[in-house]
Order: sequence, then structure tokens, then C-alpha cells
Amino acid sequence: MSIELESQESTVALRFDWTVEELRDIHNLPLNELLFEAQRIHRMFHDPTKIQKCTLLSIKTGRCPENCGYCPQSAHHDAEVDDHGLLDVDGVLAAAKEAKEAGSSRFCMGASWRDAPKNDQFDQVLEMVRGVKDLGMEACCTLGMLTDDQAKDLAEAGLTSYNHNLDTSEEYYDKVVTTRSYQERLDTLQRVRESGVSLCTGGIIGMGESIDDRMSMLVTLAEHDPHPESVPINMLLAMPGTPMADLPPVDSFEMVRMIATARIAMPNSRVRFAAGRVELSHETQALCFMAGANSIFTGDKLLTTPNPDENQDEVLLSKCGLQGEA
Ligand code: SAM
Ligand code: DTB
Ligand code: SF4
Repeated sequence: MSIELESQESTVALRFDWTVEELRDIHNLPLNELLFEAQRIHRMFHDPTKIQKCTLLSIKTGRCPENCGYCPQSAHHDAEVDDHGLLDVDGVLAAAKEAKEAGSSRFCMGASWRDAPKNDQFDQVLEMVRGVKDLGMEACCTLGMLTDDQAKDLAEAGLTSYNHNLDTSEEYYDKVVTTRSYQERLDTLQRVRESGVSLCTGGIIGMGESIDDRMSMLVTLAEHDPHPESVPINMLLAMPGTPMADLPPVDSFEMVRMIATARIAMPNSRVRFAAGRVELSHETQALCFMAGANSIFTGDKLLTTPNPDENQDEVLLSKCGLQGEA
């Protein structure tokens, strides 16, 4: 199945039936060929001088009942995070305003829940979403699994996008987390889609998975029709106290290849270079932008871990001649 989309330069088929073999062949192209193809596709759908700046805030941190092997917030591991319950609405909106003043166009609120709560805490989250929208920013949440009704309520509050990552391939999933199934993840994505909120879903590289696992995850992401509005690609931050603490760092060229392959598989999605920039040189990050990443998290912190500081990011974007989206 494919759809021909007109663009200014030519047409390209948006495909929902990629195979692991096809994506592996793309992923393993000589680097110049891969980057050229990714850039060719990128420019058909996106302004190559623009980048989306998103700011994250952990609105509820730690003590999560899930056992995701990468995550410092899981109650199953001994990682140190500053646990706190749901932040109050005013504090969250003050942080959103600050992010906007620093040039961010999207505010993403993350909570360490297995599923979004069904009490007044959920009403407070809805109020946060409305408040962020009133500031003129895009609002994104990541709260764990949702019911149909919760997805509808978030849509009514004006939520722009819901983040819910597949994290890895279906085949590798039980090496990463066993307290929930891949199908549960897909079901929440389906509910979000039916509510009319756009999907933000991607994954992590560097958890011991194979290249084929990464390609398999991209195949599943790209089976969504339309493709997810945004696709975050994270490099594992191997956090002390988690079962993945001792995994070797992923080679940065693998991140470049992963981003380029995601760009080619899902041409009009935003590909976000999410966690992991803090480890990389400006040159490597520039290669990731060339490979088709057109969204980043800015601000000094991701959820619980450091992000490059804002001055450094300003230098990076200015060296690359990239401007934040309005
Ligand atoms: N509890 C919700 C959930 O799991 O959907 C939302 C928050 S959760 C922290 C959001 C995403 O952050 C995860 O799906 C994972 O992809 C990413 N993440 C968490 N810890 C990470 C780490 N150590 N390195 C890279 N990415 C990480
Ligand atoms: C995503 O894909 N990455 C972000 C966001 N979506 C929620 C989170 C990264 C978290 C990194 C570890 C931390 O700071 O706790
Ligand atoms: Fe909980 Fe989300 Fe961390 Fe998994 S990734 S342990 S669900 S906060």
C-alpha cells in the first residue's frame, strides 16, 4: 500500500508497508548515499533551516510500578531520582511560560505512571494542558496507558500530541520490560489516534538490540496510517542503578544511521533527536540534523537527567544556521 504525495520538487510515495529487509538495506548504505537520500526526502517535506524546540518537564517523578530496564524512575530499580508527586498547576504553567520565553514552541509533560490516574489528578493534568495551549504553545503529555475516555478528555482540553514510545521491536520487547505488553502499547496509540490527538512515538537505541530490531521498530511505527506526527529517537542514557547501567555507549554513527532511516521511512514526520545529545559533539549533532532530525529537546533537563545547557544549544543552532519554529 502506498500513497503518492505531491511536493514542490517531485513526488514521493508515503509507504506503510516497509519491510525489515528494505530498511536494513537503506540503513547500511554507504554513509554519503544514506545522508544524500535522507536530505533529498527531508527537503521535500520540511524547511531545512528550521528546527522544533520542545521543552520537557517531569510533572510526577519516580516510584513507577513498571519495570522498564532503561528507566531510572522505575520502583523496581535502585536509581536515584528526586521522587515527587504531581506538581501543582501554577508551577507547571510557570515552567511552560519560561520555556516559551526561551524560544520553545512545544511543552511536554511527563509522568511516571503505568496508566493515567482516574481521579482529580487527571483533572489537574487537563488544566495544565489547557494552560499550556493558552500560552500559545503546543501541548504534549506522556502519562502511560490511557482509556478511551481519557484520550477523549485530553483531546477536548486541546492536547496537541501524546507521547507513548514503542521503545524497541516487538521481538526484543521482553528484554526491556515485562510488566506490560507490546500490544498494550499499540492499543494506547490506537486510542490516542481515535481521539484525534496526534501521535508522538519512537524508541531507544543502545539497549543491546540488533540493527534488525531497530528496523523492526521502524516498520511498526511506519505501519501507522498516517505516520506518527513525531518520532523521538533516544540514545540510551545508561543510568546507574538500572539493569542497563553497564551497557556500552552506542556508536554515534549508529544514531546518524537510525535517524536517516527513520526520515526516509516516514518522510513527513518530525524526527526528534531526543535523549543522548548531551554525550555528543556539535559536529555529530550536525550530522544528525543532516540525516533528517528536525526536532530536539531544549532546556537544561530532560525528565530526570541533564540536557545540553541552553547557551551551548544556542551556539550549536547558530553554527548550523538552524532557527526554532515559531
Ligand atoms: N511513563 C510514561 C511512559 O513510559 O510512557 C512516560 C514517561 S517515560 C520516562 C518516556 C520515555 O522516555 C520512555 O518511553 C523512553 O523511551 C524514554 N526514556 C526513559 N528513560 C530513558 C533513558 N535512560 N534513556 C533513553 N530514553 C529514556
Ligand atoms: C522521549 O522519547 N524522550 C523523552 C520524552 N520522550 C518523554 C524522555 C527522555 C528521558 C530521558 C531520561 C530522563 O531524563 O529521565
Ligand atoms: Fe515508568 Fe515510563 Fe519509566 Fe517505564 S519509562 S518505568 S513506564 S516512567
